[in-house]
Amino acid sequence: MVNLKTINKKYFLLSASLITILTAIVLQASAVETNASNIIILEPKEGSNVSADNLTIMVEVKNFNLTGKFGQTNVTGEGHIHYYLDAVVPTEPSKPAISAPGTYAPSANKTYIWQNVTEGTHNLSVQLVNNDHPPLNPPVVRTVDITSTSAQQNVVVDLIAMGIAFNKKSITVPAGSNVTVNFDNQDTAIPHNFAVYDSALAKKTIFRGEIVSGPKKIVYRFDAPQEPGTYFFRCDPHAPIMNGQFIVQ
Ligand SMILES: [Cu+2]
Repeated sequence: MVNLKTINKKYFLLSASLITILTAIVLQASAVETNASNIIILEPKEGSNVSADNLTIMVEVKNFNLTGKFGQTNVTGEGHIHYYLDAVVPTEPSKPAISAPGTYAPSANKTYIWQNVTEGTHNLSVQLVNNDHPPLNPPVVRTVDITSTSAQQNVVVDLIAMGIAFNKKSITVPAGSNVTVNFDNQDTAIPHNFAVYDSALAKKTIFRGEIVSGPKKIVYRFDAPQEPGTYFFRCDPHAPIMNGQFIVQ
C-alpha cells in the first residue's frame, strides 16, 4: 500500500511539472503574439450602415508608435497608418503601400473621415506602414465592408390656407430633404392644395398634394429636389393668387 502511494505521488509530481511547462509555453506564445504590431478597426463595424456625409473610421493601434515622420528613415516599431477606400491594399514589401489617388490617405491619427462617399457598398481598409510608406513585415492590414446611405434631413413646414391666401410667400428646404407639409385649409367649402413645380409655368411637377375642401387638415410628404434652386409652389385651384417661392438650398 505504501509503495502504491509513493508511485501515485511520483505520477502526480510528474503531471504537475508537465502542466507547469505547458503553461509556460502557452504564456510565452501569447506574449509573442501581444508584442506584434497590430491595428483594429473600432468603427464602423463590419456590415454596418453608415452615413455618406460623415464616413468616419476609427482604429486602435497596438505595439506601434504613430509618428508623423512621413517619408523619413524607416525605424522599426514606428510609422503611420494608410487609410484606404475601395482599394486593393498594396502589401508588396519595400514598395510604398499606396493605391490610386483619392483611394488612400496617410495619417498618424487614429481617426479618419472620408468625405463625399457615394451611396452603396464600400470597403474601408487600414494598414500600418513604415515612415517611408512600405508595409510592415508581415503586413498588418484590416478591412471592413460597409453600406453607405445618404443622411436625409427631415423638414416640417406648417402651411395655412385662409381667405384664399397662404400664410407663407416663401418656403426654404435643404436639397434632397424629406419634406412634411402640415397643411391646414381653414376656408370652409373652398378647395385648396399645395403643389410644387419647377417654375411658375408648372411644366414639371415636383409634388402635387391632394385637393381638400376646408375646414380640413392634411399632411403631405415628399422629397425635395436634389438640385438647389428656386422652384415654385402654389395652390392648383387658385394658382394666380396662391403661390410662392420654393427654395431648395
Ligand atoms: Cu386654393
